[in-house]
Amino acid sequence: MLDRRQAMRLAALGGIAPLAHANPLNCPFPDNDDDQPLVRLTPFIQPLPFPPPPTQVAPFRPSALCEQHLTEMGSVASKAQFCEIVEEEALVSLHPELPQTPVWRYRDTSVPEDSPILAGPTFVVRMGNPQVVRFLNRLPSDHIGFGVPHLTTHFHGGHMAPVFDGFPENVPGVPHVVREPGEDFDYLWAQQDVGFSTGNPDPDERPSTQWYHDHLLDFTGPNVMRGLAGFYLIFDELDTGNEMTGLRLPSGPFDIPLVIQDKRIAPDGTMVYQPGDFDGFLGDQMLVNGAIDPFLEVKRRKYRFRVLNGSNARMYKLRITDENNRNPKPIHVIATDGGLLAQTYRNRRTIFLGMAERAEIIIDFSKFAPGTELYLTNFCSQDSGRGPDGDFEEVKEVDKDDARKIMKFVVTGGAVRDRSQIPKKLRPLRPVPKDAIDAAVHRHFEFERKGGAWAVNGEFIDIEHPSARPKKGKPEIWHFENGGGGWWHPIHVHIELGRMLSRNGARPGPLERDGNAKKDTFNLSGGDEVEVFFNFRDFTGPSVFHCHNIEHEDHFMMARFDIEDC
Ligand SMILES: [Cu+2]
Repeated sequence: MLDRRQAMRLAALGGIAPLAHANPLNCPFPDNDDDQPLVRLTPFIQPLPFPPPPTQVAPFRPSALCEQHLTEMGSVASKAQFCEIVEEEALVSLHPELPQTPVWRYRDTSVPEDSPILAGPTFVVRMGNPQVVRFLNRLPSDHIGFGVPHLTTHFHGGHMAPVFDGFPENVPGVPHVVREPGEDFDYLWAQQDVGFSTGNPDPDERPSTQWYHDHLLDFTGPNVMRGLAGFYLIFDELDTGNEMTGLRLPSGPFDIPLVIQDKRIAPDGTMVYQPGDFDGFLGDQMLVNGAIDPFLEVKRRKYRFRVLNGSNARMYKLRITDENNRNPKPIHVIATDGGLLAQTYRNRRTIFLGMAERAEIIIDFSKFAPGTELYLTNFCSQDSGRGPDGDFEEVKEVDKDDARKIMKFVVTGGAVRDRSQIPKKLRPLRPVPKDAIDAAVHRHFEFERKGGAWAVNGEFIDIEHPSARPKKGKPEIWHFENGGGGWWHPIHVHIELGRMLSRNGARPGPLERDGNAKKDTFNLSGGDEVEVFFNFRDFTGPSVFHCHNIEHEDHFMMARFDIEDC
């Protein structure tokens, strides 16, 4: 007899009827060719959406599991904030010229059901303030179209008890975390400094721009494509969210998260997805914060943008350009997926983002005349799920005339007083000490194609058995190697940030290397090898690492690891 996973896989691959409704053009699916969009839309006629933060609700009695962990936190638990997020199907306009699109989304239960926002609520959290978040799966069990309505929410980049991190499947020996339609789950996202359990918390490793998204085994790709993703921003006494204090980074309305995603949209507004695409699915429309081709009016001052590549399989080589895709403007990079850098990487022209990676950038619009129009433009040459042309050292670009504008900035108004700053030094980060490197346990993981699917060390994911058992609080060096063939694999490790020690035997660049950056996703082009230091602190339990080309992840390029007590 088929188990749930097998039955769902069979259904999603077309074994049962509802999938036919997912294809608005009727079979066969159109080619996954992003040069030929299914529908042509007028760009830059809708404003950028701002998904609001969730509303705090009165404390409720959390699940026994959540309550147990809160109790273990001691007095910190009294600072817990509570909110409720429903996971639902909704009709949302992705573009004014399109009929509404049936999406799956996270919605704060305090927000009306007819909210036009696709992207999940943007959490804005102070380090040390635990969040108790009740997720209510209210997706229809008899839904039409792709996706599987069994949900588990991954806090991407978080340091927390693995049971609250979105383990991908309900398996023996692990608490029941995957919820079916009608079921709820209470997450405790505690935001404690790494090392807190030893009495030596390390504020160097505080994160900044994190995100949450669905993580169901084998079906993360369709579920994220349908819309299940949101931002989670973390502040503290250094990065205060107030441009008059701390680092004085652009703040408030001038601190804007931008999640970039590509989706394939049919003329009737429905999303098209190919569940059987093992290579990586590319869309033909570009969305920012859930809107296709938006614009943003900006004042003549500095802005902080938190750019997240939320795509399933597309990478981005981004510049701020004029309307001819030329004259790139200065970009000051202040953070990556692991939080603020030690030092600002100033006056860049380009940022490159693999899937799930983040770059926080400061753009100064003060020098541009009112009415100036600028664009966030993608120059990455990529026409399949294989990844960009070229390699990590030299990602090939399309011709300037073919570069794809993703959103428009319109400079407005007169001169304004701007008290924000672009500091040279950001968050201190001491490199991993030599004695820890010398003492580390080494593990090797090779990511490669196997039988048309994707393997780690020759094995497909076996979610019931760990491939590694690192000891809590002990140093580890993980060697991630891309088996080649020209395929790219951005490798994401849950629970702890990593420190990249080397890339292809050399010192990594400033946006990756230990001492300046922390990372949770390590992008490997064909044949690349990186060494990453980890120390899994504070928590034990089962978790995973995987490729964040989500179609590779869904087609088995994942491994379970169990953090164990010494
Ligand atoms: Cu991959």
